Amino acid sequence: AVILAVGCSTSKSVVQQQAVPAPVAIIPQPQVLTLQQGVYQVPKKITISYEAASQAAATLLNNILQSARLNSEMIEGSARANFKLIHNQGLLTQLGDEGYLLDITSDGVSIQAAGEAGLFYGIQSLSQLLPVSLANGIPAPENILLPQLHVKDVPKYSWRGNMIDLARSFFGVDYLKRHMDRMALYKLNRLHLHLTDDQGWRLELKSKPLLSQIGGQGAVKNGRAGFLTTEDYIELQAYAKERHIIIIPEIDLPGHIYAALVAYPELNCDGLTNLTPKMATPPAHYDGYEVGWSKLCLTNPEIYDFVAEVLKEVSEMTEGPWVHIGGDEIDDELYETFVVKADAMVRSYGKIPIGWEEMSKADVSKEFISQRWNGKTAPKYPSKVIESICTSFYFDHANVAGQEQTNNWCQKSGVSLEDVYHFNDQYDEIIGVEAPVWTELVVTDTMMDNRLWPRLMAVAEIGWSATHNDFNDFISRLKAHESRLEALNIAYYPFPE
Ligand code: TNX
Repeated sequence: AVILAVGCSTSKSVVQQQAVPAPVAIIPQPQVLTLQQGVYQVPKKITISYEAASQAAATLLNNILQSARLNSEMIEGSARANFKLIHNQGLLTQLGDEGYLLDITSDGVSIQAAGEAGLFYGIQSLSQLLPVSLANGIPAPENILLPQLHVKDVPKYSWRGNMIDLARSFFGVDYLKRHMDRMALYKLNRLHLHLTDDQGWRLELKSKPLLSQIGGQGAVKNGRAGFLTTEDYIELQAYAKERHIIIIPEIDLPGHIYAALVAYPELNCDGLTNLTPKMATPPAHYDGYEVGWSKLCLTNPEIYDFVAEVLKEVSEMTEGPWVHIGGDEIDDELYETFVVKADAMVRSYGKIPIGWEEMSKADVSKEFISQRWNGKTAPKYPSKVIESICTSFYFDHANVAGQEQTNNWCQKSGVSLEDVYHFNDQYDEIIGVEAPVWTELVVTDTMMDNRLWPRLMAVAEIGWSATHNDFNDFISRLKAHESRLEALNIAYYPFPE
């Protein structure tokens, strides 16, 4: 047989043959992975069995196989299928909602899980064992060999996320959808959208149309303006849900709010006149990089009507359980009073409040989740922390010292892949990890890809895998993914040697 490395040819005239299975290189590293003797040859005719509860997963797998022009079909309840998707409620205590078992034997492939998310993640692991051509709709090799193996997998943290700042520079529906496809492949499940800041307001609210109509027109220098319509936001959430991702909207309050003040000047203490020198006459958008200079007029009780209306509409249009209320970088005597009120409002609209760590200075509720970024404010409830400590998770910082168009205030040397990988938990019971990309200096899709990848794969690994510890092993698995990232058209930063 001709031996060709998996996925190396796009030419239809070359008949690709696999003589040995590709090495197993799953990211994130599964909890238990036992390789067995022998291989399984994927049959010419793949039959996928499913039950009602695993139909969505079966459809996904069928689509993956068919897009590589493999011959597959779904058969409900068949015992003789060679790919089995089994909804097994009995696994719930052991594996939770997101865990799964993946077995490849001489009889075929089986994935078992208690929940749809588990089946979904089992399929993502399986897809990483298949030739890369399957990630790109290129015909699969003639002969696909899989190693026989057993995987038992369960995530370390429930929160494995990424934040994209849409406010300084806008990233729209197309990029965000593509991004969620990529996140799902690596079992990332939270997408936090920083929707508002001094430079732009990126979410249409029917109750306050000027926020997006006026506030959506600005952006940082060279950045893109725009906003998500209410319908875009609903559509993104549906897309996220199919990929087991939850979107978390952030309305940054009570600072970082200039774009809203341009639309509704009465929310500032002296209209817009008091905002000089930032403010031009007539009112203009702000396209600079400074932070911490704008705020809602906290002595004016009317700002609470505004905040209530905004948080109510955002809560109503959000499917997930969380609403993020910002709270960073502001100095005001009434800050803590504001935080307590905003926290209560979010809960009264049926959502769990999240805020940047500064909010923990105030008397926040038991439900409140603190997002750690500079480590200066201890959380009130260490069991309710999302870790985004800037030394490991700030992806607006350089991949390597000196990279152009990057911030460096947190760490001069930047945030290397290894800095992400070697993150050390400060609190025993953090709920998870999240990497933010601030976009003062990240203004194109290519730049965004470069800041996210491959560092986000390290976030996926430390967020999912309780057993990860070997950076060199991670790098060797990462290299096996290079062609996969290329097939997905990701403009990633070059991998370390
Ligand atoms: C700090 S960290 C910010 C953002 C900036 C970022 C730039 C935090 C909660 N706020 O407003 O964009 O630094 O690195």
